[in-house]
Amino acid sequence: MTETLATTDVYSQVQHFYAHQMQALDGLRFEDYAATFTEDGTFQHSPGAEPARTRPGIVKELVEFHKRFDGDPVQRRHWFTHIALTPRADGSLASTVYALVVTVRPGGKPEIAPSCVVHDVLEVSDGQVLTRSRLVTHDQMF
Ligand code: SDN
Repeated sequence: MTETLATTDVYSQVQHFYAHQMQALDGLRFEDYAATFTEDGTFQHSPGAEPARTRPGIVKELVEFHKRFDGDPVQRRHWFTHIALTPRADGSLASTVYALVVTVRPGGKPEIAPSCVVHDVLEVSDGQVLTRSRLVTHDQMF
């Protein structure tokens, strides 16, 4: 079992990375979010959609997606828990994470939707973490 575990150091680097990455997304800083992917990174946030490819492609996809909230004073937050890391043969990490998207509007109550599982491949080198690929599955799509 030991060889399948990531070290505590790597685990905390990944937690720190995710905190910055997802705060960039929730702050609508899409360039900063895209910069947390490798140059050739891929990102699929919803089932059935074509994955966005490369950092400019990820920014474009997020700008497009968020147009649905134009004129809607919504704050979305992506909460990550249960980060499970498994080293891969090529030195990257498979990361499987539970994610809840929490939505709040002024004066309203937080709503949780969707409930997701995030399947990432992460590259970690010299203390730097980048997402090589991200596939998000949604629990309501069974
Ligand atoms: O980046 C993510 C996302 C994400 O970007 C999502 C987006 O809309 C833009 C990391 C982890 C999970 C997610 C989940 C989503 C949900 C998706 C669809 C929606 O909110 O309706």
